[in-house]
Amino acid sequence: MKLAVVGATGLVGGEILEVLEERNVPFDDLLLVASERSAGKKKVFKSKEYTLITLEDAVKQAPDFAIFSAGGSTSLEWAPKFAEVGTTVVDNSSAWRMSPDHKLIVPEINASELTAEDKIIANPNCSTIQMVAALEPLRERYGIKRIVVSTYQSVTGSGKAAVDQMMNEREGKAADMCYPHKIDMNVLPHIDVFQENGYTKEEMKMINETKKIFNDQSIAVTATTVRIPTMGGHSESVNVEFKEDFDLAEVKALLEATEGIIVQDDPANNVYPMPLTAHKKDEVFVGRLRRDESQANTLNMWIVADNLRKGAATNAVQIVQYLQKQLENA
Ligand code: A2P
Ligand code: 11C
Repeated sequence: MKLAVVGATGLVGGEILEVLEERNVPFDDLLLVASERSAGKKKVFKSKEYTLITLEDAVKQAPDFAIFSAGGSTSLEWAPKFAEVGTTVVDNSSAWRMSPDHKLIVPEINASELTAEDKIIANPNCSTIQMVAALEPLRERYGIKRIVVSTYQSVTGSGKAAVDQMMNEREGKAADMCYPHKIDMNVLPHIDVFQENGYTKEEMKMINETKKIFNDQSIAVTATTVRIPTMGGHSESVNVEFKEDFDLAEVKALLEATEGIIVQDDPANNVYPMPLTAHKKDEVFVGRLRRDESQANTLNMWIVADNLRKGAATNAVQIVQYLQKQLENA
C-alpha cells in the first residue's frame, strides 16, 4: 500500500502524520507532498527521513491512497489527476463536498455508503464533523427537526499564518494579518467569506454539509460561526429540537455508549469540555447537557473537539482505515 499525504508541511498535514503514527496505519511506502517551494526539503516520519516531492512527481507514482490538505484549488486541479491513475483521494478541502457525484463522509455515520467506485471522497468541514458526530446517536433515537449552532473556533482552523498572527500579537510583535482585524484579545463573528444572504461560507458549510451527511434535507439548520483567540479546538453551543421528547439521563447514556464521544458533564465539579483538554485528542467531547426550558423536545449541549484531529486528520485517516479494511475483506 502506497500512501501520499498532500500538504505534508501544513498544520493538518502534520497532524495527519501524527495520527498515522499513533494508529500505526500500515503502508509500504509514504509520499510526502508539498508545493514546489518545499520540494527537495526533508521531513522525518517514524525516525525515517523523507524528501518532500511535488504533486507532479507523486501522481507518477500512482499511490493507492492520497489524503489531500493543500487547499481547495489544489484539490480541484489535482484530485482528478490522482483518481485517473487509480488513487483513492480523501480530500480535506471544500472542493468536492457538495458535489452530487461525491460522498461526504463521517465514518461513524455514513462510511457504509462508500464503494470501490468512489475515487474522490470528501472530508467535511471541521465544525460540521464534531457537531454531527455528537448528534448522530440522538438523531437515530429521537429524530432531528432543527439545529441552532454558534461556534467558538480555534485559529488553527485558518492554518499556520493565523497562528503566527495571534502569537505575534500576543508577544507585541509586528504581525502579518491573516484576519481583517486583530485576533488576540478579540472575537470575530466572521469565518471565511460573506455570502449574498448575509451568512459566511463557514456558516453555509455547516448548514449544507449537515443535511448531506444526515441525508435529510428536511432538517432545519442555522449557524453563527465565530473565531476566538484559542488554539486547542473548536467549541460549539448547539440547541437541537428533536421530533420526539427525550429523557436527559437517556441522552447522556446514549452519548456515553457511542464510540468516539466522551461525555464531560459534571457542572458541580466544574467539569465540561474545553479546547485546552480536547487538544490532540481524537474524540468529540460533549457536556452542559440540559433541557431548553423555553421549548418542547429541545436540548442544549456544548461540543468541543480538536479541529485538526476529528475535524480533519483523524476523520480522513479513519476513512482510509475503513477502506483498507474493506479491501482486506474483499
Ligand atoms: P508548502 O509548505 O510547500 O507551502 P497550511 O494550511 O497549514 O498553511 O498548509 C498548507 C499546505 O498545503 C502546506 O503543506 C503547503 O505546502 C501545501 N500547498 C500549498 N499550495 C500547494 C500547491 N500548489 N501544491 C502542493 N502543495 C501545496
Ligand atoms: C476554520 N473550518 O476553522 C475552517 C477550516 O472547509 O475545511 C476548514 C475549512 C474547510 O476556519
